Amino acid sequence: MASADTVLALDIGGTKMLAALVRGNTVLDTHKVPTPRSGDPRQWLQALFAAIASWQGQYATVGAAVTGIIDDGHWSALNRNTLDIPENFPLVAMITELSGRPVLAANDAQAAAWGEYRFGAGQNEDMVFLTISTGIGGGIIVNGKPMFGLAGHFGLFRVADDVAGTLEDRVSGHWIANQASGHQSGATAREVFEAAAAGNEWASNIIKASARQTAQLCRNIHLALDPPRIVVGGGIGLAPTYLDTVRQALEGLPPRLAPKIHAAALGESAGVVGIADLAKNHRKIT
Ligand code: BMX
Repeated sequence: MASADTVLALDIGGTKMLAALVRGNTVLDTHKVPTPRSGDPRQWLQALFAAIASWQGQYATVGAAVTGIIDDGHWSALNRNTLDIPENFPLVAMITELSGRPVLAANDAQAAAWGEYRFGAGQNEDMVFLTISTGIGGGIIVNGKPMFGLAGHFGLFRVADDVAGTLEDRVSGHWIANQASGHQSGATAREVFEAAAAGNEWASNIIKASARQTAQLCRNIHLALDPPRIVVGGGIGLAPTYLDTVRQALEGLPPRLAPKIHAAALGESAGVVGIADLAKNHRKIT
């Protein structure tokens, strides 16, 4: 029998699709697959729901945290390098059809921000969340409320008018891997961190370049929103030495202008825990 407190939470990012049964901040069960790089989200979702068919009847609500923007239940990519999906995909209608349950959808980083705020490094204080992952995602909690729509899309910032591309195309996992191609053909971002840990200066220099850009972003966020803390997550954000390198790039700033950077506490569960709480309580939150 479905417990009213159990939520089916989906976290669809540029790299992985995670489905979880969530109750409060407890993840009861998970199913994880790579995000397909081709085909149609309709097919991806049908396959995902077929794989978790045994969960049917165990959840009362569905939350979907997705890379990209959600407007009125419709899902669009803002940076097709991160994930290429059709414009205005009817995400909420599709998941409602597959689950037969009420569905709430939000951007993945906005959901993760709420998860860290409620159950993680945020300690229920206003905060900004950054995920350095396939792209750079962000979420903003101000006056105890989450912001939705475009809010937090820091990865799409333009660096300067004479520099092509977005900030995330020069910082995140894709960029780190591309920068390594001249040193170690086909290296993934994870392998670049491993090469740096093994003492390869070329790898350390790539990571430092990414971390310096993230540090500048944190300075600008601090000036724009003056949050009590910036919580950083994501596969790159939580990779060994990354946050220390970001903090080193911020040393010497006047204390009032120095952002307070904290490592995310919930790891890859932040998105599913956050969207589950939003889906269950959104009438009280938004
Ligand atoms: C991009 C954008 C954001 C997303 C961020 C992190 C797309 C498809 N995504 O800036 O909505 O939050 O990447 O995405 O335009 P992730 O997959 O790395 O979590």
